[in-house]
This record gives sequence, structure tokens and C-alpha cells, in this order.
Amino acid sequence: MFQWNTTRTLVMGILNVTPDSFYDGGRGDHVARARALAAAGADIIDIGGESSRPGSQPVSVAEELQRVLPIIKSLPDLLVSIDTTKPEVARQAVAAGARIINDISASLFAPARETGAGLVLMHMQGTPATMQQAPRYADVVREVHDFLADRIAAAEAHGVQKSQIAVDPGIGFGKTAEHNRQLLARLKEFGDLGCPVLVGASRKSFLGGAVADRLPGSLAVAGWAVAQGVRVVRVHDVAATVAVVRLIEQLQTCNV
Ligand code: PT1
Repeated sequence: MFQWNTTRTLVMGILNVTPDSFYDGGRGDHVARARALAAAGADIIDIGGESSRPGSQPVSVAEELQRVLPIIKSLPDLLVSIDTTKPEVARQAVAAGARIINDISASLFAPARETGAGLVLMHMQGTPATMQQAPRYADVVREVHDFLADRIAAAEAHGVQKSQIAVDPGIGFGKTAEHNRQLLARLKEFGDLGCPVLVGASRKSFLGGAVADRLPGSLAVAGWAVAQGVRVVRVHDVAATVAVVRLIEQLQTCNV
């Protein structure tokens, strides 16, 4: 069974194998891109065959499998997560070598139980197609926190071990820029859930400006998140993020 390593921060490098990725620093062959992410220091390669950015539309199981399976099979030596909401894609991806299910729908309990894969449970309000139309919360941090607590309990009730699970507040998924800032400002409140916290803020629109100009903001958020106790950061720019994360970890072990 997969268990999250909690001794140091993990950097998850993003590999979109969709034709409509919102940011793909340089394009190129997918397997070569995965190798480059690993060489840059990524601990996990997150492979996604269906976009979930705001306004995106679903793809079929067959299309998603066709996109992701050949790449997963080409990377047997790397720790791979499959970014999917489809149980059949999750099962086949794990059979092909993926060891973590990155589930933005927070519902893929059966594939995680059956395979023993790691499971990321993420919060989202609505669906990718419509989630940014009218995000609404009384207290976004409380509501996301309580949703994740409920999903952990549901996963455990379905036979998933708690040590398999990581949780994710879902930056950009049915949230205004202010909601995203509140979630990041109060990340420590997720510590009581008893699972590693993952944050994915890389190059997202709440940072402002053009996608190509969002690296400084992305690095600032990654460093901030690690300082608040986040254990996994999902990013496009692996080498720069690894440098930031290692420095924050050093500062955390300095005695003042
Ligand atoms: C995420 C995440 C993900 N994000 C996890 N998986 C995306 N666990 C895909 C924008 O506002 O944060 N955690 N898989 C990508 N989603 C978005 C959302 C991309 C918003 C862009 C935006 O620009």
C-alpha cells in the first residue's frame, strides 16, 4: 500500500497531456517532459489527460485512457500520480504503474481501496465547466475544512486507510481570488485533519497578470505554503520550486 512520506516536502511536477493545457512550459514530447521534471527534482509526476481548469469540458474514458496510459507505461521508474475523476481511468492508470490517484472530485474511494494507491482528496465547488460563475461561501476556510474532514471519513468508511490520503483545498476550483487568498492565509487550520496537505496554486489566475508572468507569485505561494506546514506542492516550474522549498525547510530547522 502507498503511504505518504511525511519527513520532507514533496514537489509534484505537472504533466498535462491535454491538447488545451493552460500552461505547458515549452511543449515537446510528453515522456521527455516527464523525464525533465524528474531531473529537475520532482518527487511525483502528476499526469492528467482531462483539463480541469475553469471552463473546461469533460473528455471520454477512452480518450483519456489513450492519452495517459502510454506515458505512464513509459515511466516505470518514476512515482506517478494520475489526475482523474473517472474510476476506470484511475484503475487502469494504477495497473499501468501510477501509484497515486489525484482525485479533484474527492470520490474515487473504491479504486483507492482496491489498489492501495495514494489518494488526493480535493475540494471543488461546482464543476470545472461552471465553477467560476458564482463562487459563494459564508466562511470559505471553514467550509473547505469541513468538506475535507467529511471526505476523509467517507473514504475511511469505504475501506481506504488514512495513511493513503492527502487533502487539498483546491485553489482556483469554485473560488474568487479573495477566497483563494483566505485559504492560503489560513492553511494551518487544515493541520488538524491528520493528513498531509497538498496545494496547487502554480500559475493560476488569482495571482494576476499574464500566465507567463506568474512565476514569482507561484514561487511565493509555494514557499509560504511550506512555511505553513504544507507537505506537497503541485507546480509547473519544478527546479525553481525545489530551490524555494529546500530553503524554507532549512529556515524551519534553524534554532533562533
Ligand atoms: C490542484 C489542481 C489539480 N489544479 C490537485 N489537482 C489543477 N490535487 C489540476 C486558474 O484559475 O490545485 N490540486 N489538478 C488545474 N486547475 C486549475 C484551476 C488551473 C484554476 C488553472 C486555474 O487559472
